[in-house]
Amino acid sequence: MKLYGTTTSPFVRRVRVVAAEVGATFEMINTAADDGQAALRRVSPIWKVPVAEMGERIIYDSRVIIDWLTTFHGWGDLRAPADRWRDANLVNAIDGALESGVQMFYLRREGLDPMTLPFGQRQLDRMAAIFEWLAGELELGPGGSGDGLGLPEISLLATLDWLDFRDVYPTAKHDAAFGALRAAHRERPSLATTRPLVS
Ligand SMILES: N[C@@H](CCC(=O)N[C@@H](CS)C(=O)NCC(=O)O)C(=O)O
Repeated sequence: MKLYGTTTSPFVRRVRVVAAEVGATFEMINTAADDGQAALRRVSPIWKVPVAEMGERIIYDSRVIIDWLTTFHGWGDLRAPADRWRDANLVNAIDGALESGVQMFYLRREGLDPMTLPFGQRQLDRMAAIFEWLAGELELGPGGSGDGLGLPEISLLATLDWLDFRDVYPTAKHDAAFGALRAAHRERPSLATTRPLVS
């Protein structure tokens, strides 16, 4: 499998973590470089990463790529969804927070301060609302679903690490809810080897 992406993208990281967990190998095409970006645009009209290429088949979107990986490689030591509709809601909520953070980051990278606009505060408020809701839903802590690592947890951990890496949102506000989950999996090889890095 060829995986188009960057070493910083939290959406790409989910796929890298799942691939490592289920034992799928891939060749990374770095889309931060001009030639990688040109290659991405040849395979995807969306121009977003991750994109996976397996021979003739090209798949856009982290969730669909993960669906492909788990369909053909199983879940390995990951927790398979017990209720896929519930997990889908959790991952949708995490995506909502992450997309808000990504928009803030992109504006800042263009030299704009999103906090000078109502838009910026709205994104921060949405992120806070989502993380507060997730804190109740994920049942973290002893005896909670935090004992296992499923797609919602991987997505949340990649999101929190990326928000810290880009200094987009004060994730420490939610340490009481997510600190134990973060600590429990920090050294897990699939997560430890995929932390965001400037390429
Ligand atoms: N729904 C997509 C979101 C992917 C996404 O937003 N990727 C970002 C990088 S973190 C991207 O490629 N952004 C490029 C752009 O917006 O131009 C997925 O889950 O794969």
